[in-house]
Amino acid sequence: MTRTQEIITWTEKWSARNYEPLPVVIERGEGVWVYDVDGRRYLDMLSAYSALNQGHRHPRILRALKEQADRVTLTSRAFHNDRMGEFLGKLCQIAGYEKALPMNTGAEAVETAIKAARKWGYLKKGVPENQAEIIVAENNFHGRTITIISFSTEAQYRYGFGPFTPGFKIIPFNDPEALESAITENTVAFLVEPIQGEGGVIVPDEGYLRKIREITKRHHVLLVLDEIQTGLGRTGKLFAFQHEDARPDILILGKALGGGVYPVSAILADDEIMDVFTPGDHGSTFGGNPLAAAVGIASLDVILEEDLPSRAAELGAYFMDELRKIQSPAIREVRGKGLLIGVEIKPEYGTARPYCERLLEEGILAKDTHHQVVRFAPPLIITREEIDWALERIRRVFQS
Ligand code: IF1
Repeated sequence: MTRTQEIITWTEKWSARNYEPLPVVIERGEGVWVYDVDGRRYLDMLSAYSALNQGHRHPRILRALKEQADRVTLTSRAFHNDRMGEFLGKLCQIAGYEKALPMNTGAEAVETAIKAARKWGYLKKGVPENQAEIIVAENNFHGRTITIISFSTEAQYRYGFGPFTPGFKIIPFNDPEALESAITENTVAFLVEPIQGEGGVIVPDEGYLRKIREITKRHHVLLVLDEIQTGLGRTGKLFAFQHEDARPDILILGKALGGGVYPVSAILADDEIMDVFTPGDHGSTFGGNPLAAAVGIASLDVILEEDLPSRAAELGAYFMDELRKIQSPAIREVRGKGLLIGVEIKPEYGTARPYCERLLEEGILAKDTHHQVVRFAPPLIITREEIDWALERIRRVFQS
């Protein structure tokens, strides 16, 4: 038995079966590369679903983590710490908002945005108590809490977990008219991903973000963008909304905000919205802790100083062009933005999973999403040479 088989057997004995990982056991990572317990090397083209935009173990982020670990790691919000303000100030200045509210995971930040939007609706818009409606898109992915799965359209994410949280209305994605007609006087927000990640890397039509920004503004409805996956450089701009100048009222960030070493999430908004929170309304033991703040600062510094959004734009365009040149009857479409790319497999050629397994054998980590789509989302620090290395192998897999 190989070490890989041994560890997988032991892990499956003790771990709840809520995932079905590809058969590789990673023991070390550096930059875009990871190494398994049997000494094989792989190019990571998933990047922990975009949480590793800065690559594995970025030296600067690790240094920040270690230095902070030697001072103080956790204070709780019962006291101030000397790093949180610095972190949130930097984040607000970079993104262009007046306030930030730090949490840990993406789902917690989404929940926080929902609370902010609802309370804004009651306090500022005058919606009658308990009547607030939030509009969401079909095929969305915003996390796994009960409230969030309450408005999922994926049967598996909901099955067996009811009863659900009311107050959500689902409309088709990429359909501004549907948004316009779904809005009522009790609508407080439209919550949407600029590109649907889990949904299969679904890029809306050009102009969609601009239109939903205009519609929500005109109806006094908050635009809440979940940029947990698309934000922080992934799509070729610092934020995906910048492609269309569609600054949301509430911006949700996570994943790469923690630089691949620690869970850090946040929502950003201006005072008009954020001041609906008063002391005691909402919180988290770990949100804004000094370790998270130190990591968050370094994560942002790396994204800006290494100009990761431009790298994503340039290398993403190149990568996508080359993928589109692959002659394979199995490929229905190659789509994406920046370094968030999906290759859709025609159903008559099976699901995307066997392609991911073949890529794994070739030394590439990629993950199928939504049954038919192979997602390529490498760390944004990837070089053109490394993309060429990957392309050689991807061609081999799709052409065999
Ligand atoms: C899983 C996929 C990605 C997200 C957006 C909020 C969250 C996520 C846009 C919640 C999380 C994840 C979570 C992970 C797999 C994954 C995923 F497989 F579903 F397809 F990224 F695309 N908003 N995405 O993408 O953030 O609470 O997890 O920190 O749940 O299996 P979280």
